[in-house]
Amino acid sequence: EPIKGHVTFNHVTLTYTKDDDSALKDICFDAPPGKVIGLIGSTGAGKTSITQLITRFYEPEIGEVLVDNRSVKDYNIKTLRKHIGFVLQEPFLFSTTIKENIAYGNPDVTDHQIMDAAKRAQAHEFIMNLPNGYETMLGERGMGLSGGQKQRIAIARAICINPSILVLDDATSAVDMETEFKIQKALKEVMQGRTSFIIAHRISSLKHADEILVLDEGQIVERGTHDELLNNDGQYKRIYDI
Ligand code: M5T
Ligand code: MG
Repeated sequence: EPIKGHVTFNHVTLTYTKDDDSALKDICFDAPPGKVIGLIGSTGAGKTSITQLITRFYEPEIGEVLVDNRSVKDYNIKTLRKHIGFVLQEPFLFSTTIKENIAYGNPDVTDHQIMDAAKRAQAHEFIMNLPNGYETMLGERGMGLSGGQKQRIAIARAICINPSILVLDDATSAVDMETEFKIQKALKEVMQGRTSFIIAHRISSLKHADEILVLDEGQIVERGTHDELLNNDGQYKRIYDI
C-alpha cells in the first residue's frame, strides 16, 4: 500500500533517559504530502530527534507521531522505513563499488535506474571521470571521494529508494560554494513530490520551505514561512542577521 507521506506530530514529548530533561517538549505540527518543512535551531535543540521519531528509531513518551493519519506504531517498521530516505551530513558509504553504494538497501534496482539517479544527483559526471566509473571500489567510509562527492552518492541512493518522506539532515555543510550549488540543485530535484524535512544551519537552504520550525531546547519557539519569520523580529531574524 503506497504511503503519501503526510506527517503529523501531536503533542510529542521525547525523553531519552529518565534522568535527563526532555529532548522534545510538546511538539505539534502537520506536514501534508509533498510539503517542505525546514528545521532550524542551535545545537542540541532537537532537530535530529524529530526526524528519528518519524522512522521510529525512538518512541515518544507522550503524544503520537502519525504517517498518513495512522500512528507509526501501527506500521510494519520495515515497510515504514522503506518509504523514508535520509541524507545525512556524514553519509555512510561502504568499501564496495560506487554502483553498490547507490543501490544499497534497494536490491531490485536496475543499472539504468542507478545511472539515472546519479544523473539527477549531479554525480554521474564525476563518476564517469573515474578510471573504473560505476565499478570504482571505494575505501573504508568512502575514502577516495571528497565530502561533496560522497553527499551526492548519498542523494543518488535516496533517489533510488523513491521515498515519500525525505530527511536532509545538514546535507550541504562543509562544501565549497560551487559544490553546494550542485548539491542544492540535486536536492531540489529529489524533493519534488516528497514530504521533505530540511535541517540546516544556514538559512539560505530553508528560504523556500512551506513552513519553518524554529527549535530551542526541545520546543518550537517560532514557526512560519521565511518572510513571516523575518517580520517576527524573533530568534529566526536574529540568526538571519548574523
Ligand atoms: C537533542 C539528546 C542530545 C540533546 C537532545 C539524537 C539524540 C539526541 N540526544 C540523545 O540523548 N540521544 C540521541 O540519540 O537530545 O538532540 P538533537 O536532536 O540531536 O539536536 P539537534 O539535531 O538539534 O543538534 P545538532 O547539534 O545536530 O544541530 O540534548 O544530547
Ligand atoms: Mg542534529
